[in-house]
Amino acid sequence: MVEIIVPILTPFNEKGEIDGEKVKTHVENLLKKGVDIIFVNGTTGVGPALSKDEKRKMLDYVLDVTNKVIFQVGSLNMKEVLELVNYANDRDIIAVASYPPYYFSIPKDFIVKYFKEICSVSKHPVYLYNYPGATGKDIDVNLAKEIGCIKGVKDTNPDFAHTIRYKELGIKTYNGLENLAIASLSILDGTVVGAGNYMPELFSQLREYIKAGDMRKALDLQLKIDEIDGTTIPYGKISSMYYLVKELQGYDVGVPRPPMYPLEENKVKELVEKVRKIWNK
Ligand code: ELE
Repeated sequence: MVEIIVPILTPFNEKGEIDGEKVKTHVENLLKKGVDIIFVNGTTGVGPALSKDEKRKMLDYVLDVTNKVIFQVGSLNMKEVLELVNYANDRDIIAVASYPPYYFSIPKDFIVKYFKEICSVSKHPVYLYNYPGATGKDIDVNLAKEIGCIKGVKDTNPDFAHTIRYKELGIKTYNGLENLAIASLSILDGTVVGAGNYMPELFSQLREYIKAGDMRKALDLQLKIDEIDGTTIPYGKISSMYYLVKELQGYDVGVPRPPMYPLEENKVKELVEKVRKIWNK
């Protein structure tokens, strides 16, 4: 089955603490609307901005609802990375994932060592989260091959040919961009889509059209998704999603936490109106 994976938002209250009940409500709704797997502590979940304790909490809140989970453990603090891998070892999940050590200028063999170390500790499959636009490091098929133990990849990359090549390794392969969902759902193992937080049913519908071979309808829907997704960019994609879930899915997922700043009321109103108009919802 081709999978729809949502990198889940991390719901915060006004004090900046994670609200576990909101996580559960959100996960239940996503699964009901056709999402297969929840990606925890991804970019949309502000993974790099969470503490180790918060990352663990997010995993457990999601696990209260489903074990269809990929747990992102990446950090620049190696001790914490391995503690999170060990934490996952005691739980039933699909895989752990990590982006590479970012920020620093390091030789490739450090990246290889980083992932090998995770593999040596993890009892779960280890997935690569490749997002060169954010991390400044591209772990392509050749480097992934050198690492040797990578069992899946989420490639957030506009270069779809780059993503396809991981299939040479026979591993689970997903592209992480909304505007390539049609391609990902057609020929990869699925798609990882942040916008699935607030429009999961559109991605499910897209998968249905593709499955039925109705590519004309699939393309029209992809273009509609792109227009909605593009609308959120000037407001801050991640911040926007909190308000769009509330308006379009009908429940509260809390507020963003700085450095993802909350949006002013008039901006929210403007954004919601624009999105509703395109979606016709
Ligand atoms: C996307 C990134 C991409 C979804 C995650 C994801 O959130 O972990 O700003 O669209 O390039 O790959 O969020 O973000 P943009 O996998």
